[in-house]
Amino acid sequence: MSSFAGRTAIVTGAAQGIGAAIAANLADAGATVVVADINADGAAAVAGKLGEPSFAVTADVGDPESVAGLHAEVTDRTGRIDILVNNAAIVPFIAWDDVDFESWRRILRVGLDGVYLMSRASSDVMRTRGYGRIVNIASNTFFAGTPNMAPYVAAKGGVIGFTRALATELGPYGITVNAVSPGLTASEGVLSSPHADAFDFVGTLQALKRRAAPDDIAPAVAFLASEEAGWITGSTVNVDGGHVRH
Ligand code: NAD
Ligand code: 4PL
Repeated sequence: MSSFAGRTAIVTGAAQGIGAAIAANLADAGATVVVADINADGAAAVAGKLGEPSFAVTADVGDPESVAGLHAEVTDRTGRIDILVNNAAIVPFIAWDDVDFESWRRILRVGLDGVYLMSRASSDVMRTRGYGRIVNIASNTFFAGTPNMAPYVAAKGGVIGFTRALATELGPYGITVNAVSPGLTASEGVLSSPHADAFDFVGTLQALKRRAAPDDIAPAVAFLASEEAGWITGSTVNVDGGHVRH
């Protein structure tokens, strides 16, 4: 396993679910992990479990001032940002007839604007050292066109497109940008939503017949965040037990 000793990694939406598993994986490998989440108590609990030098920061990735505050605090405390994992998102279950402009904007603000705002601010810090790894969490719903999630699928399509473009923009500065595209995964968010009823059906479509846990997603993220993955950029890796064959 690769070592992240001396590296600072920001993981957004890390108070629970897939983000918390990614944070634990990176911290176990030696990274100082910034557990960034809008849920202050959840973020503090996860950071507490990781132990020092990892720490929690309360932040809303869709808000420019909040993102600026997060970056000021991280650079103050660690002096560097090596890895950014854009994991925070709203995972809705919303019938098409309920998709009004307000809900569309709410989902796009976190899921796509948030990825832009965080990438803008973090990559400006990464550039000063000529090194960086950005890993965006997409979703296989972009490939499947999954029902009851139209704004979310649109946001994830935007994330995959942005991953390709940002890889081009940041390559000259030693920064790679990739995406991981999970399938249906038993996170806290999914388990407390109507998506929880989809595991049996989605299982019939997967090559591997079991339900994914957040720990099934984290290793692919850690690999793309590693130094060793330095020749991979602009790519999207599907991590979904063979549900879609992208
Ligand atoms: P979750 O709902 O369990 O956790 C999401 C976390 O993001 C929460 O801690 C929440 O507080 C935080 N968050 C929400 N809005 C935020 C904001 N504005 N700023 C900062 N933090 C915010 O979600 P999950 O299922 O673990 O999903 C994590 C990522 O994986 C998301 O990008 C999601 O789209 C993606 N994904 C999930 C699945 C799945 O089936 N669980 C499948 C494919 C992709
Ligand atoms: C296949 O990203 O990938 C439900 C909820 N089903 O969030 C997802 C599938 C969901 C998914 C997702």
